[in-house]
Amino acid sequence: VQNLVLVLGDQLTPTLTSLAASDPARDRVLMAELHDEANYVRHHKKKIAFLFSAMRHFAEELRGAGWTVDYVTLDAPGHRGSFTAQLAAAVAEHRPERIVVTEAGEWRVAEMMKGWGERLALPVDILPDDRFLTTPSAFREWATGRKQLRMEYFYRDMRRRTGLLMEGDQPVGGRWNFDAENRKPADVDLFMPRPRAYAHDAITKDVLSLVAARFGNHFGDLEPFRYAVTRADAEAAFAAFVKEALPRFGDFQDAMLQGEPFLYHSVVAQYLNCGLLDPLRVCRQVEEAWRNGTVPLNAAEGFIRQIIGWREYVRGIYWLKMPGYERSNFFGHDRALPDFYWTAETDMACVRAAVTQTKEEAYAHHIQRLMITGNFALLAGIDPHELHEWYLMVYADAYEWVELPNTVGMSQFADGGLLASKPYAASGAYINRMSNYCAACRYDVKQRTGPNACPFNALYWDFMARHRDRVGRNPRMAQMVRSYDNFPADERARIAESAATFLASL
Ligand code: FAD
Ligand code: DLZ
Ligand code: SF4
Repeated sequence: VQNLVLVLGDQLTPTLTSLAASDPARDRVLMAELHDEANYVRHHKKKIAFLFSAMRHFAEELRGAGWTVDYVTLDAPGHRGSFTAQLAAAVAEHRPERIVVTEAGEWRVAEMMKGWGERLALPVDILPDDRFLTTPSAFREWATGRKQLRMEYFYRDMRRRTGLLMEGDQPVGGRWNFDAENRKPADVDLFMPRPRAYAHDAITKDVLSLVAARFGNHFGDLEPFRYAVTRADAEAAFAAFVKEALPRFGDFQDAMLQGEPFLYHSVVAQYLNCGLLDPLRVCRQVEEAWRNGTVPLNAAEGFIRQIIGWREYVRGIYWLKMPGYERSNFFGHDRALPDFYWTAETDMACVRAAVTQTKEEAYAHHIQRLMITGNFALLAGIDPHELHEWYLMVYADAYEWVELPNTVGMSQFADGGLLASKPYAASGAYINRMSNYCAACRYDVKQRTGPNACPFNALYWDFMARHRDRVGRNPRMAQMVRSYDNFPADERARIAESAATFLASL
């Protein structure tokens, strides 16, 4: 054996650089289900099952293409538990000339890789990951010398570079961004499309029993398990989204409805992030649907922006700021994560809905993550690091490179405004406008203070008061601080008291 090719759990892509640099007739692939990776945070059961089944299917795909694959299951006798120990065992057995690997998605694993050469006394080729549209060093260059980093400008460069939705050097439709049209509340609709559900084959059945036996005490429901676990099924799931939900994706992107966990979202981040779907390819499909007239421009543009804009931008920020970014805490928040993030036992109907579906599906859509669980944590002053670990555990699509900037930067403003221009803090009025949660809530969204008032309200104004020096420089926030100052003194006292009483009850 010349190359021992280690393929990580989020590298399930046949054109991966490590595979392209190797030869199926001569080299060997190693893949492993690892105790350490499943436990460094205690991932949701459904997330582990999804990834293990997708990994096993990918190993089959590689074997079909002529590769020799050593696949170590979590319960295999040769199981060693960590990347480093598993590699050491494989090196001892096969005596390769070198280790070939595509660079890791996250800092923790990238650091591990740096130690392998010395530890295993072998050359280690770490190849770039070309499944992204930009590299960490190109992003660093883009960021250098800018007074402010803003996604919108990065995104325009990406549009020009990919040519997506462009006419020459101009954006189609004359505007870069159609978000102003994308803020409609949704209505209950009997014909709401649902993500396709995939039946369990023998591999998935094995994985489900393994996860039930070994990770029974992790958060979340294992079944029903409906995810696609092969490339073909993930592609079919995406094609169904383009046909059924994408036309309304734009309009209702920010909407939330009780009992509708998916609305018009794609539910494909878990496929993109482990390599079953290719980001540029899905964007080209969306562009084609727009050119064919089956999808409006605000939907196509909105979707493409999430992928070539936000997804690449947050990855750039991650590598720009790691290590250390995970300890960001601009507001100095240190409250423990309330129990209801695990149990969903709270009278706040919006939080209960978001946590319940997170437990059931390992999924919540963006506005639920940002404006319900994220917003609540921000207003309540939850420790951003503890919150980061929660988001990393509970979502099937969560990998640190994408989760951390979204949590610490976008949702908690814990980086002081590096990633986002303003804190995403909102009172109950926003949630009431964008959802139907409040109608069935024990709290009254119209009341600001008192035992029946929506907790988001007093917490929101109390947040403005507590952090006036930190948020006051932002013009929109300064306006809210002024509104607070204009409340009569006794109202300000009631706000402080309501917020304190609620926080004490957590
Ligand atoms: P859709 O709404 O259908 O969007 C399409 C695709 O765009 C997504 O699949 C995703 O690949 C991409 N996308 C959209 N928004 C973002 C964004 N802000 N950052 C990066 N990519 C984006 N996304 C993850 O992939 N993994 C995470 O761990 C993750 N953690 C998050 C934590 C917080 C606190 C917040 C506010 C957002 C987080 N996001 C994360 C971003 C976003 O919420 C999810 O990508 C999205 O909800 C996934 O569902 P979907 O596939 O139905 O997305
Ligand atoms: C998230 C995850 C889990 C749960 N399990 C494994 C695993 O058993 N084997 C593996 O190779 N990767 C796993 N991963 C992904 C890694 O934790 C990590 O996120 C990636 O390697 C990115 O660096
Ligand atoms: Fe959430 Fe407040 Fe509405 Fe209840 S009233 S659902 S707590 S926003």
